[in-house]
Amino acid sequence: MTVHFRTCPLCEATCGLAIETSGDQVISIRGDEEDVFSRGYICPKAYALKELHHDPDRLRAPLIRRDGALVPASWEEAFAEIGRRLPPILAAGGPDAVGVYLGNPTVHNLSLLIYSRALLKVLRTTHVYSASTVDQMPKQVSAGLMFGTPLSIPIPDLDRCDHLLMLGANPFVSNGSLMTVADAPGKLRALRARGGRLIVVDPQRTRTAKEATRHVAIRPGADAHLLFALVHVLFAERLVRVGRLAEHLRPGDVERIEVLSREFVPERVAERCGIDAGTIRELARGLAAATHPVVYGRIGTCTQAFGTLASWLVDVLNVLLGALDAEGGALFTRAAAGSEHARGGDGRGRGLKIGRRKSRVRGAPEVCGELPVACLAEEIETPGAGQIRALITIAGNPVLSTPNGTRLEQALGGLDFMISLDIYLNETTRHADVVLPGLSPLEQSHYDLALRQLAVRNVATYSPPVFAAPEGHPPEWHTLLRLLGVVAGAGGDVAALDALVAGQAAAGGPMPEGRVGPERILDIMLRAGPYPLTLADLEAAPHGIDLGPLEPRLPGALRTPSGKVELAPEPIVDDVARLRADLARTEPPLTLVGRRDLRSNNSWMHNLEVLVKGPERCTLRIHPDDAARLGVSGRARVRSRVGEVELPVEITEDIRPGVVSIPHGWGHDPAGAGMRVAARHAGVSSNLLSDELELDPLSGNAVLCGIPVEVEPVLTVGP
Ligand SMILES: Nc1nc2c(c(=O)[nH]1)N[C@H]1C(S)=C(S)[C@@H](COP(=O)(O)OP(=O)(O)OC[C@H]3O[C@@H](n4cnc5c(=O)[nH]c(N)nc54)[C@H](O)[C@@H]3O)O[C@H]1N2
Ligand SMILES: Nc1nc2c(c(=O)[nH]1)N[C@H]1C(S)=C(S)[C@@H](COP(=O)(O)OP(=O)(O)OC[C@H]3O[C@@H](n4cnc5c(=O)[nH]c(N)nc54)[C@H](O)[C@@H]3O)O[C@H]1N2
Ligand code: SF4
Ligand SMILES: [Mo]
Repeated sequence: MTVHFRTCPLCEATCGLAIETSGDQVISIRGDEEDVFSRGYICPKAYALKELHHDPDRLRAPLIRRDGALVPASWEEAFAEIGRRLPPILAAGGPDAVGVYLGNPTVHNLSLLIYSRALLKVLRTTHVYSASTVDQMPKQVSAGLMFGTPLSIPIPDLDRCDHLLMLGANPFVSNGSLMTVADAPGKLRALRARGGRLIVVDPQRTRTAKEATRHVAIRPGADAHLLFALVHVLFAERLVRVGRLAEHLRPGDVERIEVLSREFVPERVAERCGIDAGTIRELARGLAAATHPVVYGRIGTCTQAFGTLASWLVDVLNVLLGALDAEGGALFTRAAAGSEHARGGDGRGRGLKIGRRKSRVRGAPEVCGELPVACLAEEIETPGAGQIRALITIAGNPVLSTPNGTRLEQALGGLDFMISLDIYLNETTRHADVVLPGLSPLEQSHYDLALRQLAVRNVATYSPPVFAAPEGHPPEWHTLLRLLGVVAGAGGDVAALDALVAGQAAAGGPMPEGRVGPERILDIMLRAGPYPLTLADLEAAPHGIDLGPLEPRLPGALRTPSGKVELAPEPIVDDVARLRADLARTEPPLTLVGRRDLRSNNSWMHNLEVLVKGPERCTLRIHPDDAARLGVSGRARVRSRVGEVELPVEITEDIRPGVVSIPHGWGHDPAGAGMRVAARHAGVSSNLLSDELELDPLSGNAVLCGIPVEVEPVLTVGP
């Protein structure tokens, strides 16, 4: 029996695991008590890594489409097929004939994170799409414009704050997001135990809301209205306390925000928010009265029409409360590797430019080098120069995870060629012509290059693979380099290509000896980072290295052109007119939002019996008043502009009247996909209802909550 210490790669919490193995079997998985970040905390998904590792449906060999059906093939055959079919498409249509979609696990996987970037650099396509535009892009835009880089996101100081206003997040279930924290539930309970207050703003009474001091049930999509009204009250009641932050703010911006906030009087936004003006004033006063207030917003505030405005206003409030860059407030992490702002400077940088180009069909903005994934289907369907003819998907399932899955699925069917890197044959990858399987998480090394940049504490942890890869199965960085080789016409010499990628990463600096692949690049990044660390140091510390609590970092953490916090960035200020116009809008009678549950991970862990057993979870949650008014019980049909679904009804007081909820990531294909357990727990996809034409215009993020829907009963016949 051997015990391996390994960071869990499944969600943003980055918990340390102790994995007991015997031979090639996982015996047990528990929390690593000595992990410097998580101290033994884990959630039920971690145990499922054992099932995931041994899942017979997890792909072990490449698949190639022959006579319409995907059949197992050797790696050489798979690359021969790619070599035969991809270059002519590039030759005929140029780089833009090939699109790439990067799914969420790309962020949790060192090989994929580093080498998919290398592939994109060589491919030079403008058709780059990712799960970011159905997720956090609005926060990256607001943070980039205010502080200088898309990952300059201030993180709530959970251990030291005493008043946390949380909007559109459910960390008791999600375990936290854009806030890397292990044991978010424990930390939120500790906040209350030390006399602090947790205020949750959410249309649903979630598990987090139930643990809060106060729950405010907002109407979907009205967070920017609410937050602006809070700003208004702070100014109107002279509660603004910028204090020591003043010297770090671009001159004139606070005044500009005061002027903008004038019309967002609580009485004027109350109707749209579904929150009375008195409550709004209390929320503002509560923040102002706290010693260590902090505001935090997550996916509910991003996946909506005013996502960038809401994300921006969260940090505007943090500044006006004096909470930005203050202990107990919202601070910038100083990550050991990969962070553009970790090393001290004078605060000046290039800043973030958005909309440098527009999408071909709809004219949607480029953001952070990518286009909105809600535009993907039309870019495949619409003929003309720049049309996508081949698609590469990397660790994603956009058919289930992006709006109007029906249209995207049809579009995939019209491609000339599709390659998918995935560990399962799912609703998306089943359309591929070549499927290239990744390894089990336990067969890969791990370092959270992205998530450690957003952590509530500065920590660095590296985990070597628990098991060796099966004979002949390449790691994914090999696969990506071989693809890169095909695109560049440079052949398949992985070692030579890797040396080129490492050379670029080192940028003329020293090259670590004796390492290859992601380890070499990680070592380069650690050596270039703000701490005196090398990969060898991390290898010697299997429970991680604690680099201390977050500390104030202004102005050194900024990378804006002015060297100051740009509190009122012009593109965002220009968008306020749209919010103003929305005040006059009449709310549709019924709107749809999403939800997560503890044993899910977006679309992809439904093939593991431990996680799907028990009562059906893909249900329509509806308030008793709405259910009675609409006469629904049992099953219901839900219809939107783009589609309809039928699913079981769950009548509950835990949702605001006028709002219904369906979790995303379900809708497993009982036929074509290769996930037998998931097929027995299929559910329906909420993204058959979300509308691909609705975007937050600044970030290109899809609108996934507040979708107007109609609900009607489904009459069931017989017993
Ligand atoms: N309506 C609605 N839609 C949503 C959301 C919502 O709240 N509401 N949430 C959105 C969010 S936040 C996200 S992040 C997206 C997720 O969107 P996606 O990333 O498109 O979808 P996932 O379900 O995460 O699919 C991940 C895929 O990666 C594969 N995979 C896992 N590990 C590996 C690996 O190591 N290598 C490879 N090659 N493949 C791997 C899995 O098998 C799976 O097919 O969904 C979004 N969609
Ligand atoms: N168990 C589990 N954990 C996960 C995931 C998972 O699928 N399952 N996915 C991971 C991923 S990829 C991500 S991005 C994170 C997301 O982490 P969180 O942001 O914490 O996500 P959710 O749990 O979906 O919580 C979002 C909340 O927003 C609310 N909401 C919807 N619309 C609005 C609105 O207009 N305004 C406000 N104020 N609230 C609204 C919803 O009711 C919901 O309770 O979770 C990660 N962790
Ligand atoms: S909370 Fe996230 S990182 Fe921690 S054990 Fe669960 S899935 Fe893994
Ligand atoms: Mo996400």
